[in-house]
Amino acid sequence: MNGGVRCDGARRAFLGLGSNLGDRWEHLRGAVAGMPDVVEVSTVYETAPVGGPEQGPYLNCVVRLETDLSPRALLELCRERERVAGRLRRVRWGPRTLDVDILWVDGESVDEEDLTVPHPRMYERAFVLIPLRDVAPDLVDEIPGDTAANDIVSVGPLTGTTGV
Ligand code: X6L
Ligand code: MG
Ligand code: MG
Repeated sequence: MNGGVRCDGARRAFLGLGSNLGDRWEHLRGAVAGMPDVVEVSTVYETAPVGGPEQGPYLNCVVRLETDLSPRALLELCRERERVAGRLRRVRWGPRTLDVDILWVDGESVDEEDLTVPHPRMYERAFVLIPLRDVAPDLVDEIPGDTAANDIVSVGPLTGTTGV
């Protein structure tokens, strides 16, 4: 069913990706290409940085997986993609080649020291909500007022990632 992607136990998982250092497109493209079970990728948005030191604009997108990986296994996947992109952790909320966060996994709720699902701040951040709405309109009922449009610009699709 579903093109052979959905297997027993598989459910939707949404990951948020961001990059504002180096070849931003290539970091996003490489991350998605190396990810299992991806079935949909949002439009890519260029977004003004939020929090942290002065830094350059981000490219953000959200991917939808149909997967039976546990939240813990997904976290390992996120860390692996960041490592492959050469991410260094210097300044808190500072510029990064690649950030991959678990936003939501259907039916899963985790509250551990290093892993919280759903993401506790996903509903506060337009750079998450706007791409999330592309691939999960049911999770994003509405986006309040004008926080949306101004500092978030739709750039286009991330091509060459899923073979679709
Ligand atoms: C007050 C204090 C208000 C802190 C906001 C918000 C801090 C978001 C960190 C905050 C605060 C964050 C991205 C980003 C970051 C990204 C864009 C973070 C962690 N990641 N800005 N800033 N895209 N546009 O992916 O989300 S740092
Ligand atoms: Mg993040
Ligand atoms: Mg992160």
